[in-house]
Amino acid sequence: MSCRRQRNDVSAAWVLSFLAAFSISIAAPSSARGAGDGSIAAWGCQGGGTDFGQCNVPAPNADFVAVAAGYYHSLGLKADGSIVAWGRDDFGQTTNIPVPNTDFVAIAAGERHSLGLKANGSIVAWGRNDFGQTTNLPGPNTDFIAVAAGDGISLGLKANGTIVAWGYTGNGIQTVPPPGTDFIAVAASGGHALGLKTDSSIVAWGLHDYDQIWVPEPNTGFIAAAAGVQYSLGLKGDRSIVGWGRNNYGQRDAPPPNTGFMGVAGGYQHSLGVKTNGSIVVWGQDVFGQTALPVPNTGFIAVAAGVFHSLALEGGGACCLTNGTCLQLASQSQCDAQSGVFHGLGSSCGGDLDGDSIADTCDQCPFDPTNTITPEGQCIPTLSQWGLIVMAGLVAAAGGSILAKRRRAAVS
Ligand SMILES: [Ca+2]
Ligand SMILES: [Ca+2]
Repeated sequence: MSCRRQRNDVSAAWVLSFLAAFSISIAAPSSARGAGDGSIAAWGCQGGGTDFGQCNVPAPNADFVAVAAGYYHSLGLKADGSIVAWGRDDFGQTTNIPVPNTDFVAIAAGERHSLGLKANGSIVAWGRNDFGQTTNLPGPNTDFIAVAAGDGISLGLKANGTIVAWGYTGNGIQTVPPPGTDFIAVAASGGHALGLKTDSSIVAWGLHDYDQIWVPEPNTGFIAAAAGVQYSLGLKGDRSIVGWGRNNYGQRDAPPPNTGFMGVAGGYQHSLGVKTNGSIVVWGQDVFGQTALPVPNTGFIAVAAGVFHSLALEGGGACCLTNGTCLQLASQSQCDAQSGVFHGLGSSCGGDLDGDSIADTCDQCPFDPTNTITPEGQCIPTLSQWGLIVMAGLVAAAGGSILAKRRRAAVS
């Protein structure tokens, strides 16, 4: 069937996250936004009888590090690795988060189901299961580094660059075009999916009733991909956004100046972009306040779009204090007030690879617990020497946690 339910989601993180609201018309989050506190702004939930509480971010609205929007539900990932969900719950997509609700590093929301990626590389799914989208993950459930979800479909990206799909089988949505390798990110919405490759091209497959899988030339230079329902968005390295597919509300055309973007999300018929200066841009359909802008429109690092609602994460960045402490989700002003070094919006404290209790972001020698500096100003051991140490098994006991931290750093 070529026209099955086509709404939905935007999976969380289709901003390659190496980078990493509201106005008078929108429902206010349940607690006030603060500068750089990891709060989520939500808007566009009025009208049409569609308010399922998807804009009512549960308190405390703080410490979030990622957002995802389903059809009418919302997910937020907290810095402590737990998931918070709110909004429509007719299939348990918000309440049935499997326990233990810990160690998550990424999230994705489909039409009425949800996915969470654990630090150990396994995927957990809950919510609607009419096509096996929550239960039919082909084994082994290991080595995943990213997740995406559309309408009845779930996808996982493996560390080896391949993509696994399960759930709905129509429209070729599970048929990743060959050779199906070298992917570094995945996105899905409605009935189609996108994969970003290491060569910076985008591969798309699935439903193509509006040409949403035909990536315009030149298909190169992309650093992120996002899927809307029946359309697609790609973020280029020059920070501009390219759109293709359905455009009945202008949802695929980022307004001028089409520059400075670091993240993008596609909903049903509206789109969101976040700029490197932390501001949000919205375009497309505006019948339920979708295109309202947050006030103040600053400090944001990530966006997500449901059918009609919008989510934006106010993130801050990593701040290294003079005592070596790393503050996650700090604002520039908070960091300045404590004479810290701010690493920019969307930056993370990261893990602690060498176990010296100094976060990698703040660690002058992130591979050396003794933090020894040579007269030439180099750390001992160097990165390559550290690799040899690891291979020699000297840190074998710590290897598992190191890998987990690396995975978290790569995904978060
Ligand atoms: Ca360290
Ligand atoms: Ca160190």
